[in-house]
Amino acid sequence: MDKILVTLSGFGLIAFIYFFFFGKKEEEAVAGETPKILVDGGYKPANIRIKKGKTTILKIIRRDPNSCLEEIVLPEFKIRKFLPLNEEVEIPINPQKSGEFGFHCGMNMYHGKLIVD
Ligand SMILES: [Cu+2]
Repeated sequence: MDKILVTLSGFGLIAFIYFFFFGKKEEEAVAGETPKILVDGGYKPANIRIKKGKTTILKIIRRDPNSCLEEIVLPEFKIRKFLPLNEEVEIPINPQKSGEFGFHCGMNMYHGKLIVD
């Protein structure tokens, strides 16, 4: 009986982990005018859908002490910003054209993108 329970909870855990890491990847954040981005082992969410011709304020908070993530770079918008740990940083952007614009950490190792339409 115990073995069955352990096995079942093991499967449950696997399903949960699978959903948590892979189920979310497809997801796009439709986050309104002030989308929040958590920086913790990457960017969460990594895909942010925003509006063309409107100012969107990205609210970015870094919880990851890894210095790799201490800077965020949005090449298309000529933005490079230092992200202090546990402090919300606001980055206003006003995209004038639609498309997908990537952003990444200072060393170009972690990636996300803004989807403008
Ligand atoms: Cu990096």
